Amino acid sequence: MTTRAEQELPELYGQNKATLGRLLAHGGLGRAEEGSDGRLHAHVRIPPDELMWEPSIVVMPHGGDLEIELLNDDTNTHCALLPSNGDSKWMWLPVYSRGKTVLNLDGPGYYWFGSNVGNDEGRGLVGVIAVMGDVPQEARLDRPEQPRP
Ligand SMILES: [Cu+2]
Repeated sequence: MTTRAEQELPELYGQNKATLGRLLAHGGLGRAEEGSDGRLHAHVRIPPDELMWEPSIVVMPHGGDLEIELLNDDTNTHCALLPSNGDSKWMWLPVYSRGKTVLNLDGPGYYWFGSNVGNDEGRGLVGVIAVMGDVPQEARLDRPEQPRP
């Protein structure tokens, strides 16, 4: 069976020089959606008793600001350590709580997020924000054209 994540981000499934292979405890893939405010929006939930983010892969179609809302539907307290330019964002997620923050991720790549308390990450509460697109012209190295996948 081919999952949507496998179709859309096949590079997460095979080992290559950029990724370590299929690492994520799989909560599926979700796409951030563009709001009328020009920001991207995403919702990620911790379902009860599964110790994973759902979705565990959030795809941003391009770099920019992501307003992310996190919901903890589990019966344990978790937290969220999130990547953002300048500094990481961090919030507590007590039982049955929700929180919202804005991340700035302006470059393409994979960014990890997780709940860094009580070995949550080791037990599966790890996710990825995948920013699609290409590096802006001004940030490219002065070198010959490279092969593209
Ligand atoms: Cu929203």
